[in-house]
Amino acid sequence: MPRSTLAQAAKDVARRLEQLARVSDERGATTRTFLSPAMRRANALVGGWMRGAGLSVREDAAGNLIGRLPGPSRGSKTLLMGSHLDTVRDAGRFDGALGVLLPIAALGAARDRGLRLPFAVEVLGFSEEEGVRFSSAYLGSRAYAGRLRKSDLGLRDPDGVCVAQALSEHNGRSRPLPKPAHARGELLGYLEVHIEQGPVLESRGLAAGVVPAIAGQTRARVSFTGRAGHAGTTPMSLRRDALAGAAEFILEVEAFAGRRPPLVATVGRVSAHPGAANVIAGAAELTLDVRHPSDKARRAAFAGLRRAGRTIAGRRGLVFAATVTQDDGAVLCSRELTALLERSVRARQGRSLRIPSGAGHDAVVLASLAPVAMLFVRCRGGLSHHPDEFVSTGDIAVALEVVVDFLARLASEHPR
Ligand code: HGY
Ligand code: MN
Ligand code: MN
Repeated sequence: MPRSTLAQAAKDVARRLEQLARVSDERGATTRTFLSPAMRRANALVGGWMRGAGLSVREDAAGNLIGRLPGPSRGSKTLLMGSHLDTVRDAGRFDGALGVLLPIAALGAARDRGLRLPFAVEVLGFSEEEGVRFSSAYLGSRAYAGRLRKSDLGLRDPDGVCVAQALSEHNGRSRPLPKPAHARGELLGYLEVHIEQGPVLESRGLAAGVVPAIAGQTRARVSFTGRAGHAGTTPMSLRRDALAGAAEFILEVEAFAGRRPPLVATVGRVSAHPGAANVIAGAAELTLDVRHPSDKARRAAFAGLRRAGRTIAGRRGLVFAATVTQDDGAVLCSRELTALLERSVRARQGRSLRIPSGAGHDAVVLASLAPVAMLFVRCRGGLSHHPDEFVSTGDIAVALEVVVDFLARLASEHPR
């Protein structure tokens, strides 16, 4: 496939990523959260691009966008490729979206190269991977994999709306928990193309690498409850200041993880009640995100942080509570599918690199349904979850060529 054609296809992907980044719930920033108005508009835009590539398009009850290229017969197996279309707040334009738009372009490039695939393909745009609205990641891919749990339906967003309510508003009526979109035997595998969100590829001068494993993560809602009071008349010795307790806990989270590399622990959001300048905070609520390559170490770390929270609360006359909203174990990617993908990476760039992912991805959930493989693409400075996130068009072209080569290898190995 002439590199010039791929270069043009890569430019088209880059242009579409810029256009998609402007579909947002927030003026002047890229923010798309679960089942939001911007997510509806994003699905309409990307669904149009899927149709333009010859895919039939549907949206499931959880707002996942599914573009399907049928196989040569009804019994054809299916290869899944995709990532998420939701974003963090004030996001970059590549996290998630690259892994949805690139496979659409790769299918077009494969067709132009005369490649007839002996299997069906579904390109997936998951509706909720980041866990911004309900503090629990992967609600979209969990629904697609039939792994949405009753407990997920009860999770509430900051406005008190629960997942079940959000889903029935989205669908116009309440629906039973979604079943798996596919039986395990129907699937060849799941390939996710994603920016590395780290500095390794850039430091080694490589455009692409593969992922052997994805770290597990625990997310929780943490609260400190004290007593609100007058900021001007309450002596410091008589206060039960929930926000001061939360602040001490946030610093302890940082110090605790700093003493235990490669553990990472983050408080990303904090809110105080009643939240007035002249009132001592009676309550504070925080999010806690804990990750480690080893599940045992991650769970031990979470237990240690919960003990630290209780100690701080006890000393300050506060009440501490921590509710786990997500607990996902580390996932190994498929050795066979990753080895096949690695041959395509080597064919394009001479060598490959295996980079364990500290970030979570929908592949964590899809691994329950099919063998998974991930292609990492270099991003400038390793920066992500930031509007300055950047992938060069040249690296998009490399990733495109790798995916087209991967499709060709999978096709040639596929029993006719
Ligand atoms: O938070 C993560 O690891 C991913 O970006 N959702
Ligand atoms: Mn992502
Ligand atoms: Mn992300």
